[in-house]
Amino acid sequence: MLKLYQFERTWNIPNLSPFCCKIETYLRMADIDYEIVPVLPIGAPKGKLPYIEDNGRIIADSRFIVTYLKSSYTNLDEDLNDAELAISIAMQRLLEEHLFWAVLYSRWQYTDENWKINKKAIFGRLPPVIRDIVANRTRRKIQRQIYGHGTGRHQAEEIFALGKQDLDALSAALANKKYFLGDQPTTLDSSAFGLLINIIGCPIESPLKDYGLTKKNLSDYVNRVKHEFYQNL
Ligand SMILES: N[C@@H](CCC(=O)N[C@@H](CS)C(=O)NCC(=O)O)C(=O)O
Repeated sequence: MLKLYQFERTWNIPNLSPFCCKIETYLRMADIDYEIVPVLPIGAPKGKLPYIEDNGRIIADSRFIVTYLKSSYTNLDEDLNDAELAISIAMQRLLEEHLFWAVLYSRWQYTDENWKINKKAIFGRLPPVIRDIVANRTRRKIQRQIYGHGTGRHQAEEIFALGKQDLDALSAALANKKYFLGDQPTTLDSSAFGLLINIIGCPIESPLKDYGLTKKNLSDYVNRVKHEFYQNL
């Protein structure tokens, strides 16, 4: 059976990683059997989660995993036309390559309180002697990445202002539809649900979360998808 390597479940959401949540959601939306292997990224093929193992193949990165799942199992996007596919790709990039950085900032840099919650969720099961060392080293690494990406050069209000623009765009794009591209879930929904539940459905407090919670169609969407695909959480 297909194995999904991802962070251990916590916070009463599918996964604290938007990308792990994306893949597990795709698997559920496409009704593909899988088993979860809870791990940390140390030792992952590309140093990041998620990755999968299936039929002797190891595939890392949610984008390559989705490509594999589409060709080997079920393509959730098969009924989309070219214009819808273009919107799907563009929105996934907004979610995963832009909004994601505001999420990362809020967890690893914004406040000490958020860092404590994040640290406990990710590193809490490590032996106490190495927990702080590994957690603090990883925190410094991620903060360097946030700075290298450019997000870390802005003030907190600026970072969250950019994130709020993304939430406005997502809310307008979803409007009153059931899923982002109509009545059926597609890859875009796996990505959007993964990011949105990690903003408005988790215990990391920030102006981004507060703003997301004012977008009723987004919070209804998150609750709907969670209820439909994760009844057993
Ligand atoms: N482009 C990758 C991003 C995956 C990613 O950034 N994973 C994060 C967790 S959200 C990770 O494992 N980070 C570990 C690290 O950078 O040390 C994908 O789509 O899978």
